[in-house]
Amino acid sequence: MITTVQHHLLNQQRSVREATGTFSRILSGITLATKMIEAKIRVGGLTNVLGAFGAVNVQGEQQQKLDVYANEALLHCLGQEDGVAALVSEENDHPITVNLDPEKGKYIVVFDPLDGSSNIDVNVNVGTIFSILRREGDLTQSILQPGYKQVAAGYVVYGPSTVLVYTAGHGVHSFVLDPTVGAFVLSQEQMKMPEQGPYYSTNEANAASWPAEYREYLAMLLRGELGGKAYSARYIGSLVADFHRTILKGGVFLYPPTEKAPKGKLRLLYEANPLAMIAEQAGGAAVNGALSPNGGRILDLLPTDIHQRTPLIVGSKREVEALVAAVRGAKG
Ligand code: P6P
Repeated sequence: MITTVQHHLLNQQRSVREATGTFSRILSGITLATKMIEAKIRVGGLTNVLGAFGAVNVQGEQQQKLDVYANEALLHCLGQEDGVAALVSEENDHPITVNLDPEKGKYIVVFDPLDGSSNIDVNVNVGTIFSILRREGDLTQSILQPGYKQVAAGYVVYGPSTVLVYTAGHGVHSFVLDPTVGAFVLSQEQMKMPEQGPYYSTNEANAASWPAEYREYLAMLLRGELGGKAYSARYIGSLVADFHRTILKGGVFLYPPTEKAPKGKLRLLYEANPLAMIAEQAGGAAVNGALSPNGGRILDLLPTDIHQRTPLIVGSKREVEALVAAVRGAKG
């Protein structure tokens, strides 16, 4: 039986407050945009060749960088939705208002249109990440809600196959884009992240500038003190791809504070929050490594700026809890 994302959401009508026509239409806007993006990515290299002679390609089209195209696709597909109050994109300095009628414009969609786009030139997986918030009164405050208020979150990873993963607060579900029907088709329901390992995923070139407790944490993992299988390193350098492997195989992805990015490199609103919601819904965890009672749970952070950055440690419970203990031990 073929179940699309929209059907799947509406089938959850009983348990998901948001499983309304409006919400399903927003999801349709996202899936349409990501299908447009996928089609462009598939010929990314070719477009460069065709467009090699200046900014106009042989079709006479203005050649666009793929992340500009991805952003335009999402703004176009979502900007027509009555149910959208505002759009927040990594590519736009400020939120874009769509429908300020509080009776209609009930949702805010926050997204990173094409994360890891520099990897396209070397044909490595890239992704789109999205987060959906409910408008609660003042628009600015609604945009800056903490991550636990998200009504849905998801990503699309453009790889050997194109996979959409989303949660509306009742489990994590994945869909594969079937090019023969042009639809995302349900492939797995209620995804669960393994309790532990066997991968750690980080850019170790930055290790010298991490706070010392992160180096000690990694050394502890490699000494096998957490038990379980010996760890292997896997780092694709594309957040969505590294996260997708982590949710499927287990382990931990970490982007600690570095000298170049003392507040972390990754963005809270449209990278850390959506992935943290998905991780927790799949039985994993996500923190920013701050010394606070809950170890800096990402979803509890109160945003102050739409583009603010955060350190991110996300993955299996065992590894994330061990990181929180390492930070506590160090800062006691
Ligand atoms: P670094 C890609 O540029 C990105 O935003 C994420 O997709 C990825 O996880 C991270 O940056 C990689 O950063 O510093 O290791 O190259």
